[in-house]
Amino acid sequence: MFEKQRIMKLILLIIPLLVFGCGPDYEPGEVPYVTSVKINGISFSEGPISVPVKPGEELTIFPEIKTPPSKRYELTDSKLSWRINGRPFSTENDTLILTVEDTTGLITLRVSSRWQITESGGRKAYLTDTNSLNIRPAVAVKRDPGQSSLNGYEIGTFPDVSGDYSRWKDKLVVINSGFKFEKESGETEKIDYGSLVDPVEKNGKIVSDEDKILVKYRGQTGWIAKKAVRLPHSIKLFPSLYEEPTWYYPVTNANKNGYVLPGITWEKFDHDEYYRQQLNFDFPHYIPLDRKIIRELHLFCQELDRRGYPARIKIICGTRNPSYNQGEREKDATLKALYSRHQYGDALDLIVDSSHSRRMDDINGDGLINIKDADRLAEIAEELREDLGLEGGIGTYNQHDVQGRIQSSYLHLDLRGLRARWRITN
Ligand SMILES: [Ca+2]
Repeated sequence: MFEKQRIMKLILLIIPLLVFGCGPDYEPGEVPYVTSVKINGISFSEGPISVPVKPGEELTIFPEIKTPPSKRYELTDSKLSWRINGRPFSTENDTLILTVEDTTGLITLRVSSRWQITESGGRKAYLTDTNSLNIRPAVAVKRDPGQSSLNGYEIGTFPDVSGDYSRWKDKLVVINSGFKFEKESGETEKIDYGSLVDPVEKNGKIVSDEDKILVKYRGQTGWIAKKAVRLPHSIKLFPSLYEEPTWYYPVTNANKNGYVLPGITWEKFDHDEYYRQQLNFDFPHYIPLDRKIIRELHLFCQELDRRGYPARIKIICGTRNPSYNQGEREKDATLKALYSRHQYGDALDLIVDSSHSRRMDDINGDGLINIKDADRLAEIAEELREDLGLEGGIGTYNQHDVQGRIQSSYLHLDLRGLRARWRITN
């Protein structure tokens, strides 16, 4: 390993990558070259990109090299050399490890690869290849647990999953607000999304019929549709998955148009268009963003491209803070799950929109645009997850359920750590 270089306190990297040509005596496809750069486990062949890193975390940069077989020469030695802002870095290893300690300015990384070859006639020669990387850091900010705001920006309060889990015991949580609570008196009333209800038991058995279950809610007994409730298993059994995030990445006027991934800006991870258009918040905003979901999105785009689909992703909702999520939920009961993963920075709602129509493309080629197009994307995401060993939620929707949002079928992805699948056709 070569020596760690402490350069900047780093969080985000924006890295346009340029690949230059090779030596004059060989065709470009005939000599080794750096195909991509792997940064903290994410492989990028083109830029610009960002890689979120917490302060003090190390950034590992590793060039990925393709060495095509050649009958004209034998590769006998190779060496990589790095320059940062024009200054050479001495390294004993191919991997560059940075801990960024300064947050200003743009860093230019330059990696040169030099290969010694022995040609078939015995002559020794050198081949070189160079990549330039521009890195624009931003800072992750720590938020103390329980604080509802960060640097004056309102985030809100996360659903409480700490402490006494016995309050979940034997309860059901209302997971859809489109249902009514039918009191035994015959009256019906709205029942809030996220409400906890107690199943009524007789002789040790829960009272239910084919579609409904008898529950107690706010001291009253009544019926609710079975499909409106479920055991809050995941929260009860895995509360750590629902702990509030500690680290937040700023979305500022300076970086909001900067790319996290090719074609996808920081602003796109910041709530949804409706939020940004309807609510006149000043920047900066602070969003949690899990590196795993960025990695998955990047690989998903690459997989779409590999399968011949246009990889023009439009994120219709990225992270969503609890203030917005739960506030909107109260205003419009059809919106947002109480434990929505969008609050934790590992969820995305997206469409493939190569025509910029704000609608999903006809992914399955049947001439229609509907949930089946989202289903096709879900299948691809499913296969990718199996390959990556990731677990979380995959959901498809026929349309957004709230006026003002992009109205299209869409795909939801999250990495909650537990398997969840759903398909909403309304
Ligand atoms: Ca279709």
